[in-house]
Parts: sequence; structure tokens; C-alpha cells
Amino acid sequence: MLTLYNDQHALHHGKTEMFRGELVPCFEVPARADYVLQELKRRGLGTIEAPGAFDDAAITRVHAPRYIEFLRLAWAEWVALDPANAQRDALPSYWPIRGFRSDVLPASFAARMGLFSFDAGTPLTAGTWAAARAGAACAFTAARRLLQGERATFALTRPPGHHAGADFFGGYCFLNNAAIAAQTLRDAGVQRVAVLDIDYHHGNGTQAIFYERADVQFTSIHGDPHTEYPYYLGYADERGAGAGLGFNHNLPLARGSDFSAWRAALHTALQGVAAVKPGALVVSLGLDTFVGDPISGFTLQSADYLQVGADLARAGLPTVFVFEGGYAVAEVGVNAVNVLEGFAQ
Ligand code: SP5
Ligand code: ZN
Repeated sequence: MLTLYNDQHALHHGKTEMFRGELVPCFEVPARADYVLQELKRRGLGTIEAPGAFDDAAITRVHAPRYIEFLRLAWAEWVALDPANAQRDALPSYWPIRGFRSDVLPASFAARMGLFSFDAGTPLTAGTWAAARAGAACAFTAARRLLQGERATFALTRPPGHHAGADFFGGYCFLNNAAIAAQTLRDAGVQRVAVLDIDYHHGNGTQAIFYERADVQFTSIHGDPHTEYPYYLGYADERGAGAGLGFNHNLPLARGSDFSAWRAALHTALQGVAAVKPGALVVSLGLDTFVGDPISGFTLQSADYLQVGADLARAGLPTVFVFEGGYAVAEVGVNAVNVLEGFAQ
């Protein structure tokens, strides 16, 4: 297992997110990636390298130009509104819901903040763009190294990516690292790529990016959106559209589901993956399915993740793992590395 590590990740360090009318400390913190890195080193699981050369073309393949431009300049605009803003994170307060226009681009920074986002839980900070861009480089390099012959690679980066769509942030995500990895594989000639999202939350951003495409299959196992974030997407009847009809598979599970139910869904998911004979697999690796996760509702134990890795390996595909959620900070390292070790054995 080759790990590509984004050593710029801590440049994104949100202070607070909106929850039940209050600003509470962010769950998505730099220590998450630090624990994974520490555990990888402790167990000597493969080599750890820095991402290679990268230009923004790989981001533009997945994200809209006006969204990328917004992210690049957002912090400077935020501070220009009021020098005191340098001490506080930017959060959106206005959203263009049904009936409003989303083709306009208001001069107001607050209005554009809402145009390009879908929740008030994803603070934008001084280093968000730098961290997210380095994360895209990390995912890109993980895909490139796979093409150069690695059996499996791991993009160890944050902020996570799977909630970010072509032109929106949310769910702690800004650039969709898994989508960038999948598109990089496609652009290098891999005919069909499967993305398997095992984060607790539905990967709405990744689904939206590939929804009308047959060349990238998307499958997600997640908490039932009737009760779980992101609520408005991730239902079983979302099967893809146009050329992509039949290439999107959602496997929602009730809050409280245990590993045996989760593993049955994994086997269903992997059957669907095998059916399209992909040339490579991208795994959105969230560890918030863990019993101790503070914002989630499944009950997987640390040892279960070894089995998850072994099950994924049996797909027999070149595989890029991309780090997503997982907020039991002290355990996220062991849980992530258990998946990778189970895969490698
Ligand atoms: C990548 C990822 O896992 N994003 C998840 C975003 C979830 N945002 C909503 C969090 C809701 C927090 N609920 C707190 C419950 C405390 N008991
Ligand atoms: Zn999650």
C-alpha cells in the first residue's frame, strides 16, 4: 500500500459549525489525519510519499470554473469585508432555494457563499483553498501511481470531499477528491471506473457529478437519508439518469445498523461493481460507521474494519482509497489502517 499524504491539510482548520442554533466546535479537525498518519507509521504499512506535480486542470475536469474561482479568492474577499474577519471563519447565511436563480453571480460575497454551498456546517478558513487544492493533488497522484502499477494507493488528506459537487461545498467538503481520482483514471484510458462510498453519509457530491454517466459507476452504503445527513439525496430509487441510468446504486441502512447488516450491503455493492467489469475501484473511505462516532449511528467495531479491507480486496481491482469522514478522532487512525491492512493481507 502506497500512501500519498497531504502535509498541507492542517491549513484548513475550522473553529465552529452551526448545530441546533449554536456554533459548536468542528468535528472535522486536523488531528484526524494526524492520527491516521501516526498509525500508518507505527504499523509500518507501506511507504508514505508526498503528492507529485499537479496543475489545476485535474480540478477543472470535475468542478465548475466559477466555483473554483470563488474558492480561490474567498478568504481574501471575506477579510476585505472587515479586517476583523481574519479572526473568524466564513459561514453562509443565504441560499437560493427553489424559485431563485442560480445562474446569476451576485457581487455580494455572502450571496455567493450561499450560491456555492448547502449547509452552515462547513466553515471556510484562511487555508481552506490551499489545503483542499493540495488534497486534489494528493488524490490525483494516488490515481496516477495506480496507473503506474501500484496494486493500491491511499490518498490521506483532509478536508474530505464526497459531499462536494461540481459547484458547491458542504458536509465539511470543498473539492471532491474521490471524483478527481476517478476522473484522472478515466482520462488516462481506464474504460470504466467504479466508485464505492463507505462513509456513513451518502456521497451526494460524487453521485451528482457522475449521475448521467455510464463510465463511472457510483455505489454508496450509508445511513438512511430519511433520518441522516445529507437528507435530500441518497435514496434507493436514485438509479442514474440518461446514459447513466443503472449506474448509480444507493444502499441506505437504518440508523443503528450493525456490522452484519452493513457487510451484507457491502456484498450487494461489490456484486454490482463486478457486474460492470471496471478497470479500477475508488473507495471513499469514511470511518464514521464506527460505533464510537460522535455524529453517526452504525455500530461497527475496530476489528470489523480488517474484514472490510479483506472483502474489498476480493474485488481484485486496482484500488485508490480516499480518506473521507470519521470523527472518533482517537480511534480513526486504527480504524482506517485496519481497512488498509485487511486489504493488503
Ligand atoms: C465527510 C463527512 O462525513 N461529512 C459529514 C457532515 C455532517 N454534517 C452534519 C453534522 C451534524 C452534527 N450532528 C451533531 C450530533 C451531536 N450529537
Ligand atoms: Zn461522513
